[in-house]
Amino acid sequence: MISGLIFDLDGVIVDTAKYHYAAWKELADTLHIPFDQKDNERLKGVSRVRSLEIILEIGGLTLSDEDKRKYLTWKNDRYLSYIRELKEDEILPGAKQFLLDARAAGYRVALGSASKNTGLILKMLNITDLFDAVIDGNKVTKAKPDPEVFLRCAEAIGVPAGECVVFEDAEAGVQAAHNAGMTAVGIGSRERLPEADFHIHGFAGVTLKKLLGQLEA
Ligand code: B16
Ligand code: MG
Repeated sequence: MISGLIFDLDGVIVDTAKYHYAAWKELADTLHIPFDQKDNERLKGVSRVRSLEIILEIGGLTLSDEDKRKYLTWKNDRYLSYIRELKEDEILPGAKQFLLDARAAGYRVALGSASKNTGLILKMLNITDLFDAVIDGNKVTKAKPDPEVFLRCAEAIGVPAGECVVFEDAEAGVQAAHNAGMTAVGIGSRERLPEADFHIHGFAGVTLKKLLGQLEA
């Protein structure tokens, strides 16, 4: 039985990865670290601090804790300059309708994201009210693939973990869902998300009833 639906944010509801990339790329250029779109794939779903560590690893660079803090603040300020311009039409195709259908059908709906900017992003997209609970990077201590974020979501919506389905675009998130004892629907191809239980390319043209019927079969 499926009673709870949990959505990741970046890559599932909205493509904020392009703004993360623009900000990280600027920082990498400043530090003379080669960094491209392919490297950016490694940052999807992981925390801000871990993202910086990955970029420094790519460049073989070590920084003091103070410098790391400075660059993290700098990157987030750049990222926020994009997020403050976010428009409702940047919600990924079909995602809002899918959320509306889920609520109308009586499912409990939560958002589980690593992003500490989740509150602002939902506000800019005008979809805060579509979630019964929001658990973000400010509320958890352990990053995906740790199941903490999704277990907290399940708890907040009052649904047993085994009755939750997670929609995720990152392999670390798929693993977090499984570590929480939940079903994982991968947003992307089987090649990119080999561990997901089911795959869709996005919500465009996806019917809630049909999808959940396939998952429960
Ligand atoms: P912030 P998700 C993640 O969002 C992004 O995929 C990841 O690239 C980013 O580093 C992380 O949020 C933290 O974001 O810097 O805004 O706190 O996919 O978990 O919704
Ligand atoms: Mg994501």
